Amino acid sequence: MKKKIFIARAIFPEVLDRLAEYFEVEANQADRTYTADELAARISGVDGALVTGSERIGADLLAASTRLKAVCNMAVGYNNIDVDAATRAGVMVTNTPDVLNETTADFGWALMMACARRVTESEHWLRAGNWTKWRYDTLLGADVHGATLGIVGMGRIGQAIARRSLGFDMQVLYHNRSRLAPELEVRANNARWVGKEELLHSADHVILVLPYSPQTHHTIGAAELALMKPSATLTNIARGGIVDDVALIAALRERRIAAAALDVFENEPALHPDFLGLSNVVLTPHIASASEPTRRAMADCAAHNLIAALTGALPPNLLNPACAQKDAK
Ligand code: 8YV
Repeated sequence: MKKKIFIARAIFPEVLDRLAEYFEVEANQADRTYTADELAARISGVDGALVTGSERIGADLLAASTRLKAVCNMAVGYNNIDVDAATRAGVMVTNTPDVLNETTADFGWALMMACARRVTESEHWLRAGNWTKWRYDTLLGADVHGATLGIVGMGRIGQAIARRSLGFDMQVLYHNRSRLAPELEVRANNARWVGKEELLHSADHVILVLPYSPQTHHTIGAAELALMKPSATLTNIARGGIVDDVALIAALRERRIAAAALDVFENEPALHPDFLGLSNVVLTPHIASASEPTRRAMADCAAHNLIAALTGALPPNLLNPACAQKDAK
């Protein structure tokens, strides 16, 4: 008899068809938003689940899902899943690393450039009919080339962002829990490790690419924003909650930093309404990995992990290997 899986969100039809070759599938191609109870009820009845960063897979759900053997996230970040609780419950957890590094780095650059050079603000201004004549000081922004780039979180995506800065003749500072190996620092445009305070104080453009955890909650709050240059920009493509949104809104409103670009928010998709009234912030709906090939690669990767997990193979992106060694439930 085929094992049963649940796909929590709409997905590429080809991926659904592939999974249906192996499993009895409950899909959600209508992309309904389930309540926590509805989600728990569905997951408790299956052997495996394919979820996205929007589904919270907590300890209670995992403990109650006695049939469940694998939760496969279609995201590299996995702060939506309680991995320790999954390990205790004997549930394998996987993510989708690497396939999105370059696309996400591209988007980090797009956002950084957009806020430094006021691209979206300019378009809104033009569409509102304000462009009646050329002026020397219309919508002046900050240069990106030749500036100092500060990267907080120097994993694979951070390094891909740094590599791109070579063509812009930038100095790269980075802050990370651990220093990169010297050869990786060289590849990352000779990036130099510095403390968080020095980075915030010295960088012209700060970009956040670190994973979210209780330890990284509000890595950027009022005190950190106060260290930044008034001319600096802040870009967040990591996770909501890494920045204190209320503190950022105050800093943007009072022009204590020049501008920000945000792809992620606390409580997204319900972003703080005060962001909408600010002209010096670029806002996008969590789309840093959203190129067609990359989203397909992420879906394929998640499906591949799920097939492996439920057919007795080791999933390539297993986050809790301790659990694969346990007896099958
Ligand atoms: C996803 C992401 O689009 O991979 C991640 O961690 O943040 C994005 O690429 C999002 O989490 C949906 O699962």
